[in-house]
Amino acid sequence: MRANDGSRTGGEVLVDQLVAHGVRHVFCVPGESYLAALDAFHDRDIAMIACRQEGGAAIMAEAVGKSTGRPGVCFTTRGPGATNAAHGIHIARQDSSPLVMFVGQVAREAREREAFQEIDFRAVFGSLTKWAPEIDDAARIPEIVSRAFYTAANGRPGPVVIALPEDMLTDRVIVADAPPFEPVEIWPGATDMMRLQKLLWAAERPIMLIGGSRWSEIACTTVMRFAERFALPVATTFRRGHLFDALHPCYAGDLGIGPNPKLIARIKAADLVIVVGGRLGEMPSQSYTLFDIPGPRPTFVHVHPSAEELGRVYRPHLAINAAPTAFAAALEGLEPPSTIPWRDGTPAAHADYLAWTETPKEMPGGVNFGEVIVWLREHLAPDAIICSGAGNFSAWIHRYYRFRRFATHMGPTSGSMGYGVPAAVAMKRLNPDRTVVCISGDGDFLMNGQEFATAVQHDLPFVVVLADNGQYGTIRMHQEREYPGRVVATDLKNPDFAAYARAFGGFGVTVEKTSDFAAAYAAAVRSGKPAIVHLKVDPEASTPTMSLTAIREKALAGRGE
Ligand SMILES: Cc1ncc(C[n+]2csc(CCOP(=O)(O)OP(=O)(O)O)c2C)c(N)n1
Ligand SMILES: [Mg+2]
Repeated sequence: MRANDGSRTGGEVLVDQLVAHGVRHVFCVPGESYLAALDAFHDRDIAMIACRQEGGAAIMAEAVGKSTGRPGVCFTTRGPGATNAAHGIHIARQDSSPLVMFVGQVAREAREREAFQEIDFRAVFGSLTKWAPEIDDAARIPEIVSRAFYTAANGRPGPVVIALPEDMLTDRVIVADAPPFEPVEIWPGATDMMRLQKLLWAAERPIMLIGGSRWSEIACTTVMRFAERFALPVATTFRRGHLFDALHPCYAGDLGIGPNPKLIARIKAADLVIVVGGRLGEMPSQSYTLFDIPGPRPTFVHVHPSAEELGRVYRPHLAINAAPTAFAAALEGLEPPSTIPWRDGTPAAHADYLAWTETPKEMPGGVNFGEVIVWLREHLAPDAIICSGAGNFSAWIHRYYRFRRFATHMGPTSGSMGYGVPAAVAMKRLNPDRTVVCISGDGDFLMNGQEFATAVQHDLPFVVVLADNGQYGTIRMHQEREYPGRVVATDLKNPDFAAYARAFGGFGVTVEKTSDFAAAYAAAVRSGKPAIVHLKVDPEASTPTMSLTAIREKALAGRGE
């Protein structure tokens, strides 16, 4: 119950700051270390989702940050809770997603005694976050929470972890709320854009590669308009396919793992490469082989919201410190040359993309996972949201699904397994009227499969399409390549996933033939419950192009065995 003398507990001040900054959803696993903050949620209009593991809670917050551009928020308890959550914190770091995590901390007078579950937050989270403060004085909560929101969202977004000593949360203070946080835009200079215009006018084979965070629906459509006016081919980088309509005539494809060789050739032949938003990290750069480091051969333009990323790996000919949102708007001021030398190449780039992604290869086993993905691509609405984690199963998504709209793919560029289910919980919570589908592997699903219970509890009906090949298939593929025939720790004995769904109070169905998928998916949707469509996939179907046996035989042949 709130006091009427104008004073508030630290917990109340904290929750009021979240309200002030526009937070609508919070994800947590409760702890006795922050009871006063939990209590303050009782009287405030913020939806609280209690999760089953802090890794799930942090991923849900990360997914909110990834899809909205505003910090997602989660709460955990001290040592074991916070370290469980490190999974999601690392994703927010690598994926450049704004996130603020609050952690209940031991009381101030007990610090440094290794009190119950005490850890040194600054030391543990220092290298994973943009900032890891501890709030000692309840009167400073508005200041520090305000800074946390700006820090998480400014420049290159990322995570902030704030420790809250439990006795601080019960202190009473009289303090004003901070004004609402607003993300800070980063505009390119007029000179930058003029120089870009000149580079475009001098180019013969330019290409744009888009990725990273700090995009929006408007920015994506603005870049598409620019691409049209300039007939410019545009590719998206690893797990950022949703930034450009795959059916747009300028779309050249997905630059991730196992990309179209024709796209790679096109990028290698380009004389002007414009990288917008992303870092061009290890996956899209094809393990740093695509461009020379530090001096790329083609004229290299890098547009990034963080000054620190510019020149960090690639020395750009033109570095533009701007957020994709602002840069996209500034592109409206550029004029294409009167004749565009590369005009005829762009439809060819798009045709190459369509051909590469059209028809999945025949694969061993009753369920052809590629055909399942094609079925989803042809039947889901363009605004349906796909959530996925990491594993070879995701290669079929990247290859055959065609993302049409911003934030319709929630996937970890950090390659972290266990992302799909919690991300789907968050996306269904944010978008109750949209279709949300989680696509998981068997290993991937069980890393955070416990959040299926969260979906049931909060009545969030999404469908998990679970590709069960009875193995950590990606690692098995690497084993067969590097140590053919020597299988260690990659076989999985799995539960009956359809029964798992039912045991949790959801809907479950098992599919053993591709032709049964459509009916199973329809039944899952009809159930109105969180659902698992459990696909029995042959372990031989290792990648969209190669069987496990073919990978092993190739490796053995390479060794002359
Ligand atoms: C959190 C985490 N742990 C381990 C890995 C290493 N890893 C990458 S893929 C993979 C196996 C994925 O298995 P599954 O989800 O069954 O997908 P499959 O490759 O079989 O399709 C593993 C263990 C990882 N990327 N993330
Ligand atoms: Mg598997």
